[in-house]
Amino acid sequence: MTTSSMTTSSDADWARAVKVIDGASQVCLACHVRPDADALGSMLAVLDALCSRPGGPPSVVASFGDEPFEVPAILRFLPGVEQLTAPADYPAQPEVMLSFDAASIDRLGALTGPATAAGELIVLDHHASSTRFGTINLVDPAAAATAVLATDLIDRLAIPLTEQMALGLYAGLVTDTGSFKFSATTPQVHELAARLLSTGIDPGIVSRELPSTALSWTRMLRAGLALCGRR
Ligand SMILES: [Mn+2]
Repeated sequence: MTTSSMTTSSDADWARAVKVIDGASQVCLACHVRPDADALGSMLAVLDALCSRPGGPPSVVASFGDEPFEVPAILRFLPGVEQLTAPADYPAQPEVMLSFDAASIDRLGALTGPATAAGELIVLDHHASSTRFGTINLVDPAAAATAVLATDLIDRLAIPLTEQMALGLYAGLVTDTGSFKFSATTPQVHELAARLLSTGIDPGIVSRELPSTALSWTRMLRAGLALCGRR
């Protein structure tokens, strides 16, 4: 199964993106500041995919524009976080840059400069508010998560999906669908989840590591009540 039917960007856009990535000697990846599991998990999956390319991988750099640079504690279980580069060491003028889950260029924070200077900027996103700031825009507001688009890209690059890639993608899918409860949870979302699980990942890791939406609300309420009590 491929997920290509789930996207609205034209086949020509996808073909151009694949051609640009295939021809690059270096590919630089970035996701939005204060990343969530969809932004970081999707980017790390594509990082791993590009690094595992048969026939010699391009040089790959991945980061997000938070300074100080710190991976959120709840996302440190994602495979590949140790391969991230601090924004200070990010190329100032990337040959090819990919943006994950950022609706506008300012969401790249400290990496906005490199994005502006990039030779090609490929935007993967599912926000309806996307400003389509790339030279190639793979944007689909109907997609439940950027992880859907990242899977599509890996498929179109003809890179076999591994367990390591699948965990990041699954974490993104779980997060952005509210654990498969939101309206965007289409049959295709469950089909993708099934495909990711079939690589052998343990879905329990994601539910253990990522606080659920309900739990987050509980924490926010507690924090709010604590603030009120302090007055
Ligand atoms: Mn997202």
